[in-house]
Amino acid sequence: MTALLLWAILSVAYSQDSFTKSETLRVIDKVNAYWQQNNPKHGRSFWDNAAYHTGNMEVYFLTGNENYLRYTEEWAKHNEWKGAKSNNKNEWKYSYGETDEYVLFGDYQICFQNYADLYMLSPDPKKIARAREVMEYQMSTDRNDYWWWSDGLYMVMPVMTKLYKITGNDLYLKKLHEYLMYSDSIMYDSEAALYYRDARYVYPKHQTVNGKKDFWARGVGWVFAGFAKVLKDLPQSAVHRSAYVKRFQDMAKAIAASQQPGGYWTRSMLDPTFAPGPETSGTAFFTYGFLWGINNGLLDKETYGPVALKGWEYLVNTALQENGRIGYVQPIGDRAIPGQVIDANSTANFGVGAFLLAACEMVRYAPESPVLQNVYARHTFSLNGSWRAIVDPFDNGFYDYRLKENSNGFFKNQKMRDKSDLVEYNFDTAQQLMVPGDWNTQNDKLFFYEGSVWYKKDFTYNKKADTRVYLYFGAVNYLANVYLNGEKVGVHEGGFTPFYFDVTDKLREGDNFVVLRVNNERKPEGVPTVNSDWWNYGGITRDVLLVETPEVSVDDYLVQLPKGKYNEITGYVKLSKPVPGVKIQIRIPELKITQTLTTDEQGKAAFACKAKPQLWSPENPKLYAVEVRNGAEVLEDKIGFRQIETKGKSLLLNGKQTFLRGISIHEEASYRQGRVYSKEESLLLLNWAKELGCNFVRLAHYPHNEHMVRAAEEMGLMVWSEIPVYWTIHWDNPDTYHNASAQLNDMMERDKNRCSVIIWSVANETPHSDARDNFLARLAKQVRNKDNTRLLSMAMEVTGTKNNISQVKDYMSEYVDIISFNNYLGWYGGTPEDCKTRQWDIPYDKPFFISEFGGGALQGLHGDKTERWTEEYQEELYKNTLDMYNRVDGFAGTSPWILMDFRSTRRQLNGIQDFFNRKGVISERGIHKKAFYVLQDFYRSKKAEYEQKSKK
Ligand code: GCB
Repeated sequence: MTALLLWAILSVAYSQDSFTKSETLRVIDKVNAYWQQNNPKHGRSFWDNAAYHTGNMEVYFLTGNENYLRYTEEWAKHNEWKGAKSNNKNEWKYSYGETDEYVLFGDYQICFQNYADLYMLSPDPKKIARAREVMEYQMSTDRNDYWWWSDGLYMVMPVMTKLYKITGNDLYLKKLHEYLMYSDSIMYDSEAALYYRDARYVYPKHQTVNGKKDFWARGVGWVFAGFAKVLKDLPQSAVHRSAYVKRFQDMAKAIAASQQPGGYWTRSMLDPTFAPGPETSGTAFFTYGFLWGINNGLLDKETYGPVALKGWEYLVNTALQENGRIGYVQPIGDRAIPGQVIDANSTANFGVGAFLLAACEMVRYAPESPVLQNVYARHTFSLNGSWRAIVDPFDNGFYDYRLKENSNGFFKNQKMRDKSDLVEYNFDTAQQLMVPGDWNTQNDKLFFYEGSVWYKKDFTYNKKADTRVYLYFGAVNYLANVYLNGEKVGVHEGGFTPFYFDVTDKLREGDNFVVLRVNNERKPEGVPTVNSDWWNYGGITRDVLLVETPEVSVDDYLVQLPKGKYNEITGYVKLSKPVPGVKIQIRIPELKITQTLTTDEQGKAAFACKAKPQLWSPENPKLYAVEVRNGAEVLEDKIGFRQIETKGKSLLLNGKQTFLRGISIHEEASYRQGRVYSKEESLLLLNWAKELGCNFVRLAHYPHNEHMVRAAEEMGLMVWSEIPVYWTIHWDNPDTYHNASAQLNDMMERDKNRCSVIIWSVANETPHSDARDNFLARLAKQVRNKDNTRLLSMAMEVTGTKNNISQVKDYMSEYVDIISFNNYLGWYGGTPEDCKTRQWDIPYDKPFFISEFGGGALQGLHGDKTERWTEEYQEELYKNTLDMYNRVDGFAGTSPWILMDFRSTRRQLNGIQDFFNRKGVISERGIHKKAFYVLQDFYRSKKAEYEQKSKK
């Protein structure tokens, strides 16, 4: 057990940082976007292009990114779903050749793999008509010597298994075997368990200059990867399956033995000096094969995990170039050539395809990022309080005078060593800023500041044995470079989600200092982007904690009602390391539940038990004390149980039809302004929501702090939680996508045990385009894959108005559970009067929700109801808007914009706005405007109406 435990710990430490799923996904997009952007024109259906597309299709299967699918589809159409094009069967050939009569040559058949994949995604016989014609003709001949070179095994074996899967025609498997037996007879060396490129290279007839067997890495790679693909599709019951598994495993052993210390394979595998140095295509195919084998239980993880990881390390650190190009790919050829130069610029389509295949399996292999569920229940030390701060508009502390990252930057926290020493900064005499807190509201000079600020905090720490220590940030806006004791710890992008780093090994006994460079410059490719309607508060805006956990700790857990059930509680626990056999206890004393679980190989354990908890609802926000125990480690939480679902146009909470009496809220403090970070200030806002009669809050436009979400839960407020995918995001930029996806992930991870959260929202008011639809569809799928117990939505917009009928027709409606949209009729267009006659066309059998409406009013400004900025105008707008929607079938709730006036740099009108968005129903000083009472009345009557309904 101890040895096993140690191995598990070591293997994770090795793989955790650079090889996480999310990091690998990022790499995939970088590489693939680079390739597709640089190759907008589609080429012929010959093997080299097709091999790229086999990688691209795998990326599509993994990511669901429709742009990638389209790229292969267009290429297939461009080639008319054909390989070589001759229609005269008498002239069809299978020796080497690139013209149209080489129909039977495998290099012109690999494209059928792609066509078959596309067919399976959306079956249309024309996609595989030619593939079947060619392959079925070939199988009707009495020849079996079609695969005379090793590459051919990758090119065509998987075509046979795919077409078998589609047609159910056994002949495909029979012929596959026959052809393979022929290949074996001419180029398989059973002693070495490797394939020669073709009959010309068999030993001893052919040798390396050093007299060794010459196995060409890419050639062997084609075969190894080809077997992985065949085994993927081959039914368990297939006659020759076990023989192929054996061949795959024998090859794995032989291949692993010739890996170079740098993780790559040389072109001539067994004679590294023959053509020395790294080569990417062979290495990528091998890495793909190893990872696929491990992921599918055909190769032993303990033996081959380290081989695969070393291969992957080479691929990301050496083959992958800064701009996304894949280098060190040997050009088209058929053997190792001494003296042939391959370098960082040597790239090729098939090499990129191989890289992508490996990367996709790496995503499947890589560990999940750690979670640190329920940080406040852990053993923590607060680093909140006063920090030293240096304002650094030129990023002088980060870059040197050549604008290169300075290895001796401010994070070193240097002091003058003697009186002649030159150090041009000094944290000890710098100004102080409170943490948590934005800088804008702490110092007038920083009110509009956007740039870098360096933060430093000294603290003492006593190291403890068998303890991991994490440095945790509730949120830092926007970019944080974190350093501990003068050493880099990590970087985080995104202003509203928690992040943390394992700093166990960087902490010193006694005195320590932590330094952050916090930069809140808006960036076009950021999330949010440069344009928004709120204040870009910079700084360490949420709690900073040192979190101590046991060496192996419970990093994550979930306790909930499974979808649709009321008499069962399910969930899981997960350890911070993949350690099997650990006993974890889950207790819910009030329900008399004690579950003892044992972790599996991945350090996870799931549970399900009978229970009939009282349900959480706004009327009865019942929470149960839940305890997760791992030896001496005890995590206490309070968890509620409820069901949320939709049925036709109704929204049901715990099976009862419900109306969401909501209000939108920015995370902005009343009275003092600035970001909210404490429970007290969260309560102030939420109490106003309660006073309005709300049962629901929309926490706009980014994940709010954890206190806010927990307080809402205790108070019986359902929550809409959202990521800042707002307005004109860079839909085509893969980094932007990954940033959004990471924020979505982190929001969901943090709050997955909060029953108050009933809606995950992935966007707000985004402009229509194919790229946007693709981006948002991917986020939607991410939500679905992770959580089936909550609803998915996004704040959409009206798509058109004709003859006084407004329509909401958005492709995204297909993905959401509840059609939500913002609409400012009476403010940004028309007058409040127009609401009286406006009709609505929302053509979906789903409930609809008005995620925003409203208008600005300066509290205390009175006048006629047609006069802008008066409370009366806003009051009238509220009355008419509420009446209007109340007439429409399927109206399931609203969260008007907004609870309180909030700071916004866009809002400049002197004397009225003064940098406040005035759409609050309460002023920033807490005074209620007239509209507040209109909404309050409306909610009173809605509450009564729904109580009445539930009695019926
Ligand atoms: C919107 C946005 C919100 C703005 C609001 C406004 O539709 O979603 O962030 O603050 O309009 O006041 O214009």
